[in-house]
Amino acid sequence: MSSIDQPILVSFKLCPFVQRAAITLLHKKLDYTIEYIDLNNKPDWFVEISPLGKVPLLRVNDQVLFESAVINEYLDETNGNNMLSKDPLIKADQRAWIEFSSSINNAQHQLTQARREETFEKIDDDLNKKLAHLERKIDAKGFFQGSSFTLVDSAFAPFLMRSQILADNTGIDVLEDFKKLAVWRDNMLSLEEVQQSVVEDFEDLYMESIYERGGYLADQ
Ligand SMILES: N[C@@H](CCC(=O)N[C@@H](CS)C(=O)NCC(=O)O)C(=O)O
Repeated sequence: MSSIDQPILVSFKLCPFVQRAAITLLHKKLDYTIEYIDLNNKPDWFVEISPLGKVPLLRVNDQVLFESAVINEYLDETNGNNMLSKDPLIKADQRAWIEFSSSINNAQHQLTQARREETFEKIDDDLNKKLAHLERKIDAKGFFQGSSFTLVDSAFAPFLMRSQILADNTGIDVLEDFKKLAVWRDNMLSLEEVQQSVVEDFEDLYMESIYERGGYLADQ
């Protein structure tokens, strides 16, 4: 049984940072309510309670939590089956890679938004350098480290899911040269908590948002 009242996750359907929190909630089998907002037309109540005007928010009783990494640590600390190491050095390393995953999310988003081929190539080069670091860091066993699902896996799964959708729809696979990352992706995408962390028509919505933008990737 959960040790917290049923929290409300304030969400935008395409946001990878919200998806991190959804994965952790599902992984821990916690009951929660989800409330979708349109980020292009933010409701007044949201603007009032979101200090950065960003999702995710997690409403817990009268408290509003923001920042996905913080939300995930809160969910972890209050619900058993730890998803971060108890060893301070390993935990610091895990937190650093969670922070790193945000820059990967941002690079992937920029890649989908690039209008010209040369901008696309520049962002792709930068992403490749980051992915090479990640490839050297991870285990080849299907998780970030060892054989259990941690908050680092929650943090990277949204990027891995989007990379597969982009590969399927455009033929461009950013993981093409990264064998260990590809194994990690296959494993993450086979997990229920990852599959159920987005709306059913997520792939269509995601690709529509890219085609609407009409950037370089949309033409591939
Ligand atoms: N560092 C934040 C990033 C959250 C974020 O960038 N959310 C985006 C959607 S994916 C957002 O709400 N953007 C709205 C805006 O910037 O106006 C986190 O990890 O929660």
